[in-house]
This record gives sequence, C-alpha cells and structure tokens, in this order.
Amino acid sequence: MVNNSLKAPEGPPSDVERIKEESNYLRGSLKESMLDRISSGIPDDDNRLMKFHGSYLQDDRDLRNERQKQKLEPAYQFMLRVRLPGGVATPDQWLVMDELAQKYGNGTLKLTTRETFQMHGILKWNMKKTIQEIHAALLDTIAACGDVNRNVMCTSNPYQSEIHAEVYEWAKKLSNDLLPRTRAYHEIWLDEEKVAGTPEVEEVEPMYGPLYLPRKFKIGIAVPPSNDIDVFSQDLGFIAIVEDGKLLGFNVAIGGGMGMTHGDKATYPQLAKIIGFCTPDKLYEVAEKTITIQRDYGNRSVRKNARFKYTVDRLGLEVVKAELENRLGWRLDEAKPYHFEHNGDRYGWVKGIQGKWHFTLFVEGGRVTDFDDYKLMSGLREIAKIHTGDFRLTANQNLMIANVSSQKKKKIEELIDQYGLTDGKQYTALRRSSIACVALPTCGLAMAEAERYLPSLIDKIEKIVEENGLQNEEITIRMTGCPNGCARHALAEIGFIGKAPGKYNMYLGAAFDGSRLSKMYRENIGEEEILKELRMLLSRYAKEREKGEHFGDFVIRAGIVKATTDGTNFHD
Ligand code: SRM
Ligand code: SF4
Repeated sequence: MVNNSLKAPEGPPSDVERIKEESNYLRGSLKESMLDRISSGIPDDDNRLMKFHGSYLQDDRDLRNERQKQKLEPAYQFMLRVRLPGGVATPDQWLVMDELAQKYGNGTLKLTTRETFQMHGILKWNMKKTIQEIHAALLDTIAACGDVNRNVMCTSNPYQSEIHAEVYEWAKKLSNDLLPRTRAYHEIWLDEEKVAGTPEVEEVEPMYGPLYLPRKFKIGIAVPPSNDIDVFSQDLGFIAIVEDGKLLGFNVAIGGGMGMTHGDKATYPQLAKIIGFCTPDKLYEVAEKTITIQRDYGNRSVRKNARFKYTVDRLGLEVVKAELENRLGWRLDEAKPYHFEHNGDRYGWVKGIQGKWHFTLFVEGGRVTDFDDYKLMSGLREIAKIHTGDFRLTANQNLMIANVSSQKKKKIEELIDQYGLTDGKQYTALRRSSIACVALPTCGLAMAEAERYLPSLIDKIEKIVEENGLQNEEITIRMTGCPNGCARHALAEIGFIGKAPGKYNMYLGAAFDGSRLSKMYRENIGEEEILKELRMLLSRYAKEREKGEHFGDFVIRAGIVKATTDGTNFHD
C-alpha cells in the first residue's frame, strides 16, 4: 500500500509519538492519574493522551502568579470539548450541557469555532462524572482533540434546509465512522470492562494504526453560497454541489490550515485546494484514504510542520491527488462550478422547509453565560425547555434555534423578547461579523487577550465605523491570542494575532467569502495604533470603495497590502 517513491520526512520521532506508542491505544496511566488525590493535575504524558479523550489540563492564568508567590500548585482545572458533528444538539442535550456547566464547570459554555461546546474549569475529581453525564445525554467527547480526525463541521445555513439536513447526515456519518476504534475512552470514563490484553480481543486501529496521525486532522462540509465553516481552512474540505435542489456530490479540497508560529517562515496558514469531485456515496472512502496518506507521509518528527497542509505542499498537490486516486482505485471527477458569497452567519428569523423556522442569535465571542445586564444563559434554558426542534452551533460561534414549528414560534419569540436575546441587529455589522478565540485566562498558549478584549475594542471601532457611515457594512474581524489561529484570523478582512500582553500583529486583505488569506499590515501594535490605523483605513474605504466592493478587496486594490495568493507567500 505504501508508495515507496514518496517519503515522510526523516528525523527522530517527536516526544508525542513516543507517548502514543507507549500508551496502549490511548490508555497510558490516565485511569490511575485521575484517581490520584495528591495533585489536582495529571502528568504531562497523560495530559497528551487526555486530548484524545476531548480534554486538556489547564490552569487559571489569572491566578498563576499569585499562586506561585504563595508556593501553591497552579489552579489546575480541565477543559472539556464535546464531539458534536454539524453542531446539532437537541434541547435536552442543551439543558444537560447547561446543567453540567453550572454543576462542574465555571458556569459558562463556550460555543466554539468548530460548532461545539466547551466547558472550562472542571476539577479533576469531577471529570468522570461530567463525561458520564454527557454520555447519558447521548453525547461524547471522543476525539474532540488529539492527533485524529476532529469534530466534522457542516454549514448551518438555514436557507436550504433540505440540503442542510442531508449534508448534516453525511457530517455525522463521517464523524462517527472516522472515530478511533480503541475502547480506552469507554474503559477509563464509562467503566467498561477492559478489553486490551485479553487473549480473545486483539485491539487494532484499522485506519489510524497504533500511532494515530502525526497531528490533528479537520474536515468540514460547506453548502454554497455559504462558506460559514471556512471550507478552505480544513485539512479536507467538501463543497456540496446542488443542482435543482438535489445534492449531486462534493468538490474535494485538501491541505488547508490556519496555524503558524511567530517568526518561523516554515510555518504558515494555507488554503485547501480543490482536486476534484465525488458523489455522496464515495465521501467516506475519499476521507478515509486521504487520512491514510497523511498517516503515512505526515511529519512525525517536527510537530509544527506536521499538519496535512505541509505534507501536501512538500509532496505536491498533483502527487497527493495521484496517490489518493491510487488508493481509491478510481479517479475523482472534474470539480464542478460553485459560488460562495460569505463566510459569516445570517441572523434573525428565516423560514425553511415544512413550515419550520430558524432563528440565528448573535453570541458575542461564543460565550454563553448570564451577564449582569443580559441573561443569555437563562433565556436559552427557558427556550430549551419548550423547544421541539434543535439547536445548531455555528462555526462563527453563534447559535441557531432551529426547526421551530409555526405553533411554537410565538412562544419562542416571547422568550426572545423577555430575555432580550439578540440577533445583533442593534450593533454594527462589523460586530456581528466578529470572532474571538478563548485565549486568557484558560488557554495555556495565549500571548494576549482575545475573547475578553475584542468586544471593548469593537466598542471603539464602532464609533469610527459610524462616523464613516459604514454601520451596515459587513467587515469580518477576528482576533486570536496567539498565531495558532483558532478564530481563523487569516481569513478575516481585519485580523489580529496576539504577540504580547496588549500587543497584536494586524492583518488585512482576506476575502469576504473565505477564499483568500490576509497579509500582515502592522506588527506588534497596541490599541492606540490599531485605532489610528483603522480610522485612516475605514475613512479611505468609505470614500474610495467601488460599488459592492468588500473591505478585504479594497485594501488590495488601493495598494495598502499585497494579495496573498498562496499560504507559501503569506509572509512575503
Ligand atoms: Fe484551537 C490549540 C481552542 C479551533 C488551531 N485550541 C488549542 C487549545 C486547545 C490550546 C492548547 O493546545 O493548549 C485551545 C484551548 C483554549 C481554551 O482554553 O479553551 C484551543 N481552538 C480552540 C477553540 C475553542 C477556539 C474558540 O474560541 O472557539 C476552537 C475549538 C474548536 C473545536 O470545537 O474543535 C478551536 N483551533 C481551532 C481552529 C479553527 C478551526 O478548526 O476551524 C484552528 C485553526 C485551523 C487549524 O487547525 O489549522 C485551531 N488550536 C489550533 C492550533 C494550531 C494547530 C496547527 O497545527 O497549526 C493549536 C495548537 C496546537 O495544536 O498545537 C490549537
Ligand atoms: Fe489559545 Fe492561541 Fe487558540 Fe487562541 S488561538 S485559543 S490563544 S491556542
């Protein structure tokens, strides 16, 4: 099966490879470590494995210095991420997540950029109970993190709900069928009897193998004209091709990813490139074989160059395509025409098929909680108690109350009014087009604030926007606390990447439909300079733009930044 003319990079395996190899299919000593009462943390090796179970050990960085001074162990806590293909949850599941966040978490839920829930602040002693209660709600956290295929996303687009329903089924099937086969999760968290090592059961991972993948792997399915899931940022993206209301199949795009490291040009965000078309019945096969190529040729030595995008760029797109077709035993069809219009969400009420209604709610930074003057979490709880449709978590960190029957619509509208839940229409379109990653205080990799800071920065930018009459212009703006790109910053028309506390690199020029990466415009600047730059840029945009021209296109036409034509020239 392995093509000897293709080679994986040479070099000693990274430490994580050793941990996986010694882990006995992701068990390690996790079970024992979780029972150990001496520390509220777990050893590093187990924390690496923990990711495959959907969780990370973190510490509250707001408390880090103080605890260090007092010679106390860091304020350890776990983040838990649910696997929720297509972002679809039932009202009962919503209520369980809400209850668990109050009972074991920090009382909030984070709606993530990959359409799922994260809980923060769970203590070690409560982890097993939390996972068991999630399991009882017919959800799990398997493979939500780790070197495996992650939560499969699909468009939440309410405009073509019959196609959404079909595409969602494919996303769910891919997510389920690509799960690791190890029973480690069931043994450790759900008390299933141990199978590994018993003579009658030999555990194997037919697709992943014992070392799993060199790095995380992400799949998303977009339904044009909406590119809400940023299909070109995925390791493997599928673009639904619909003709006369029928799903014909999918264009296949490979090799996207957003992460990079400051100052290291060998790392860069990249867009997936389209290599052909397949019919729906071939979707799984294409995904599986693509994953095995990355399994066999991905970089297992240097983790920051281990994503599939680097494998594709190193081997060449045509070579990878040929290898895929070789493994499939058939050829992909020619890609079919499609057209994306935007990568943001569409807010408010929309009528779908069978008389069902969908309401997309603006959730700033994806954080669901009861704020002093905005009881978002309580409002959604009351809605979940009477809602008979479902909830859809969007890739822009928003929430859709979906499939509302005409009979229920009035009651839900009343609750929306009572709790002041907003579709964001009272804000500028810029705020509605914003995303911020978690960053501080929980993310161990954050160099600067994102979710906690972007709203107040936007308060100031909104004034500039209004002065220039741009309040209804959708301009995508995204902020991350570090260059890993969890808010897909490189696909924002205005992007900020944290460099140090209060300092950001500023990027401009991505396309509004998610088809072009941005370019660095200013390095290491603080709020004052950010606002100064935006005052100049937005006033020029207001005066000089052409009809219908998006901000990302304008800054390129006006010569403010060069267009990034490929990830490999992102830093030029
Ligand atoms: Fe992410 C690591 C949060 C979407 C690229 N991401 C992390 C960790 C787990 C930090 C860590 O490794 O210690 C963050 C946890 C913070 C916390 O306290 O919760 C984290 N990532 C998130 C979320 C919650 C951001 C959000 O505010 O919504 C998103 C959860 C998605 C999910 O539900 O699965 C999230 N992360 C993304 C995306 C966007 C996407 O997938 O569409 C990306 C860019 C796309 C990509 O993967 O290229 C992304 N996260 C990364 C990377 C860089 C990976 C790379 O190879 O370049 C890291 C760091 C790493 O893996 O070493 C990372
Ligand atoms: Fe953390 Fe960086 Fe991801 Fe933000 S982009 S959540 S700071 S890893």
